[in-house]
Amino acid sequence: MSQPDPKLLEEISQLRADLDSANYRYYVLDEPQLTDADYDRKLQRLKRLEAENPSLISADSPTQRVGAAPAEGFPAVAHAIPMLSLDNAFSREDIIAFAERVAERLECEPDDIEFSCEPKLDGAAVSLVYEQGVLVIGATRGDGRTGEGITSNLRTLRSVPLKLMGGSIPDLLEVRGEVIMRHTGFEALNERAREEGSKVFANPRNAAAGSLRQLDPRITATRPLEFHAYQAARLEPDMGDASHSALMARLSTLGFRTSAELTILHGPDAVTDYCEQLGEKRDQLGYDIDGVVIKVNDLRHQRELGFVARAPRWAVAFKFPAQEEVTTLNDVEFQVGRTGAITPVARLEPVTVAGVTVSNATLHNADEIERLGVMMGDTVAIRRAGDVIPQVVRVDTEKRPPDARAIIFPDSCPVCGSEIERLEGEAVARCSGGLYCAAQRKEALKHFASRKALDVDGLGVKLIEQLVDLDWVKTPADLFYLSVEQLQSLPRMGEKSATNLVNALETAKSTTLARFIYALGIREVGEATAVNLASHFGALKALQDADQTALESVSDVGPIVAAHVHTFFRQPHNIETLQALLEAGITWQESEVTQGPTPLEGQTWVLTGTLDTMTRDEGKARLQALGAKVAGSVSRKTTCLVAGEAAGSKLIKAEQLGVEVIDEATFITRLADWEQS
Ligand code: 9MJ
Repeated sequence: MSQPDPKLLEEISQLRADLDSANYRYYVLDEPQLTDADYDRKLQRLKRLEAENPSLISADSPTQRVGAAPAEGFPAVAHAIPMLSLDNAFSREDIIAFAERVAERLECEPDDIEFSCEPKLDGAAVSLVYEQGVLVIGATRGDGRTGEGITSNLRTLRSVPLKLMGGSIPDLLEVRGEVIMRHTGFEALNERAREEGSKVFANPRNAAAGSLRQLDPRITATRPLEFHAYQAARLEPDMGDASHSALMARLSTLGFRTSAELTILHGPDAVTDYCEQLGEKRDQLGYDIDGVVIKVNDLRHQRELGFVARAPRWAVAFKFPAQEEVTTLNDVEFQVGRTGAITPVARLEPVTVAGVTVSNATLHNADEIERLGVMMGDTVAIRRAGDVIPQVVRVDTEKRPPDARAIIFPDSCPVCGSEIERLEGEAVARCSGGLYCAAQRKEALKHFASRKALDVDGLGVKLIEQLVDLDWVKTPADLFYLSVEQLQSLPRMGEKSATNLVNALETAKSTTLARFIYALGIREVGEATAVNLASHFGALKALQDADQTALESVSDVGPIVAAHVHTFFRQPHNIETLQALLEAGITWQESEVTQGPTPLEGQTWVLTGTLDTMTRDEGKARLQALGAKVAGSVSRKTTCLVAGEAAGSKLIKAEQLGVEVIDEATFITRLADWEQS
């Protein structure tokens, strides 16, 4: 057999290294390095070279994540070291008692003990075994002693290294951690499942566990799963790490994602404060946690403490309140959204879910009502997590009262009486009334005046409803013809407020093309897409005239969004509204640039804290339009940090690393300069 060409070997090896590094940067560090297009180009090139030279394919090649054929079942995997559960703590007293138990055994004071605290991820626990740096087995926890071998499925997660990174590779490593699904990924997965009539998951934990137990790894590969490491169960040879936190730092250098929230604290008081603070942050993390894991940090102390029955003596799980509670569904109302979508909303007997009173929950659509098999009067489980709207996730039919009533989906709009249409293959039913429907008009106006759109100060929800109910405002353009006298005649509206509103409307007339596009409320065109459309086309006319292909060439615009945009600009009533808005005096600075220069090419920016004049999404889209990468965390590679109001740990890190930090005012000035250059 002829020897492979050294140049070919070199190219393959370089492509693999580049792709591994890009994966690590993207899925572990949240700091994208390659653009999606560059990544795909390299992956395609590697796939081609491997297809032409099959003998050069290796199991740890980045092309081999989704290689395996569907399985018949999962083999049993005996855990060399049992995967134990943790004891729970529910109160400050429980934490103090844990620290005292530890102190007694270690013969020291509770306040002298170093604890490592980290969020308790609520996903599916798994174990990964690496031999000579290569992933050989991935398994579920199972009953703690024996799990299911799901190696082919775990290989599809891009945060699971197929081979370890760095120069110092252990002979054997068994890493344990949690596979989680973030709220955004979970919502999108369920949304798609509702549309397709496939399985809807009750929560991200079930979605993660269910996705890992697919017989076909190609299905797992489509699920937005992430692996977070939290323990090294076996490490040979011992690499001299003295603490849990040092081990976590080592796992990070070997290519794993570890908790960015891990904090070392001394004594139970500091630990309790951490639990409280994390509890307050819980809703903003973007993924489910059900508590805090508190570990004795010193590994010698851990060994000394050992285990009791099924749990280590050196750790405890402080549990937060549950995110699911049970209550009664009293009634169902049908709400009409901006695009006419009819959403059934459950009116509930108020219940506190993870510290917040919930009295409404979404039932999504008619299919979901059918899937849940829910009736008015039923006892239902409600889930509330993060910023996601509370949902009805289950019905306890055994508790159904004899007078429970069926939920009948209306066939005419509850607001305007127009027919409700449901297109073939769509889960959503819509009112066909368009802007004739007062509900849709109100929602369109609320959107138009909202902060990310034209940002009309003083034009609140209640006022918009009055203006529509009085028939004073039919289209957004009508807003600009309201007079102080007219507004003053409204209840609770004095001359000053009326004047302020008219002035605010006048101010709002000078805007940006991106805000104007967003304000139009085109389906699927959010703020970031609007920014991309604006910077791509530069002028409204160019956007209006763009055909489907031209629209699809805009970053982040796919066929569906392109079709919505294209259709929007061809509807006679939209053309009229646009005309009327321009006649009312709305202006912005148009630029002729299409795909302008990218002065920030090669730079990495981070945005933190609250910005006053724009959202972080808008700032991010504008930076990206100028060629910058926008990362989620600060590192040595960060070019500049934009620090808004109440910037926290990222600001501290940037200062420590000597990364340039600018405030919002400077940011705006620089953006404007670059955008005009
Ligand atoms: C979770 N679920 O986040 C542990 N865990 O450590 C963390 N679980 C654990 N650590 C030893 N962060 C046993 C379990």
